[in-house]
Parts: sequence; structure tokens; C-alpha cells
Amino acid sequence: MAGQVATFPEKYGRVPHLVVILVGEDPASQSYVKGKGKACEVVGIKNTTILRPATITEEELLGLIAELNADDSVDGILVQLPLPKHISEDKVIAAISKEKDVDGFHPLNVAALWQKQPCTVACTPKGIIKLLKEAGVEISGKRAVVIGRSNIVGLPVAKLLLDENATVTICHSRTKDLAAVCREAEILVVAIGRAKFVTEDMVAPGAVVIDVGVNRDAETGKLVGDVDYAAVEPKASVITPVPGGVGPMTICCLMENTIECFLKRNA
Ligand code: L34
Repeated sequence: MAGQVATFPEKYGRVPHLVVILVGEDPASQSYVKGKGKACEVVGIKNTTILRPATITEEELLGLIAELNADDSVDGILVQLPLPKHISEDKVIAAISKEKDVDGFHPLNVAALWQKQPCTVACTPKGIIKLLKEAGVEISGKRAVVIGRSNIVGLPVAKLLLDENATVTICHSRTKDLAAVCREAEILVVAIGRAKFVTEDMVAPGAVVIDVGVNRDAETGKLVGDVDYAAVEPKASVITPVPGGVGPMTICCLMENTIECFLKRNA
């Protein structure tokens, strides 16, 4: 990617520019935003991180987004989630111009994904498919189970797996006999947000396990996934660790999406 971006100044007169907005001082969000800035540096993408206090009004935030939408030197806009409760995330996501929506969260990008139209695909789901392919996992014809039905991970990753010709079951924390459903999975994707939610008895021998969890251990403050890694790892054929699995791949896809937005706006 860095090699590709290095050719842009000569071809287009500039490099892609990603603006990340961070509202408030949540340490986890600060850490992820820092990771995005570092990745930009590595790839050669210009990054501006805009910090705003948690007291910013919705109107002020929407005003800032409108300015960035109108700014031709900006290719990608990302508002780090979650936002303070007095600000509507839906409104903020919809306010970002579809062409600059590097997250792929805008309703028009979501609709395009489900209609098999060209679109920006959300970074985490896109990263999961990339991880599976890089690990040499054949997706076509497999039984995939996705735990979690969020707009950000569960639903889009299920759609992408379906497009790769997997047979997909979407379930959730209230699914009846969840363990039995999960044991049927050849590919198990977990995006529920609870440490050690997936236990050894829920995983079939040889299954591929993708852990999307980003939880903080209550005692140590360390980042842990949704899967009881120590117990499940011996059973799985492939398992993504936390940290070091889906998170870094998400950021990699963010770089890719930023380049795609830049090229679409410049070509
Ligand atoms: N708008 N908000 C927006 N877009 C996103 O794509 C995100 N997300 C989620 C939270 N809010 C967002 C992220 O960026 C989660 N997320 C994310 C991205 C990267 C990492 C974790 C979560 C990551 O790099 N994790 C590292 C460890 C980082 C650490 O120790 O703090 C890992 O190895 O998993």
C-alpha cells in the first residue's frame, strides 16, 4: 500500500487525506485512534485527528462534518464511535458524505452492500474476509455462524460470508441453545462484546474461530476478546488472537478504504 501511495503525488499532485474526529477522552477510543494515525504514517496517508470535548453539542459536531464534507482536500472522514449519549450516532453517520465515508457506515453504503452495488465496505467485516483468505480458509460451501447482529459487524460480515457462498446462521446472546448452534459452525465469527463468551464446548473440533471482541479485562485493564482463547485455541484449526487479530486488520482496511475514496474522487 505504501508503494502505491508513493506514486500519488506525481499522478494526482497529493496524497490521500483522512480526518478522524475523536469526541471525549475514552482511553480505548484514544488508543484505536492513535493506531489509525500510526497506520496512516506507515502507509503515507495524511492524517488529521480532530479532538473535541465530550460536551460538544450535536449541532456543533454536525457543523464540523459539514465543513469537512465541503473541503476538497479531505478524502475520508471518520467519527470514532461510541459518541456521548446526547449525540445521535445515526444522525452523525448519515451526515458524512457517502463519498468520504471510509467506515462504510452511511445508510447509502449499507444499502449498496445489501443490493450488491459498488460501495465502501465496513472495515471490520472486510478485514475478517481478508483474514480468512490470508489464512487459506475456503469459505465457499462452509457453514458459518455469526454471533452478533450489529450494523457495524454482525450483519455486514454475515452478508459478506453469504456473498462468498457460505451458508450463514446469524445468532445472538438470546439464541436458544446457542452452544449447539455454534457447534455446527465450520467458521465461527463472534462479535458480542463479552469476555469469555465463547467457551470450549461451543466450538467444533477443527473450526475456524474469528474473535471480534474488544473488551477490557475488569482486573488487569488488558484487551481481551469474546473467546476463551486458552480453552478454545487447542480445538480450533485457525483462531484470531486479541490483541493482534481482527483489530489490526480493521485498521489495514481503513487505509484501503481511504485510498479507494481518494481514487474515486480523483479519477
Ligand atoms: N467510526 N468507530 C468508527 N469506526 C471504527 O472502525 C471503529 N472501531 C471500533 C470502535 N469504534 C469505531 C474500531 O476502529 C473498534 N475499532 C478497533 C480498531 C482497532 C483496534 C481495536 C478496535 C486495534 O487495533 N486493536 C489492537 C490493540 C489496540 C489496543 O491495545 O488498544 C489489536 O491488536 O487488537
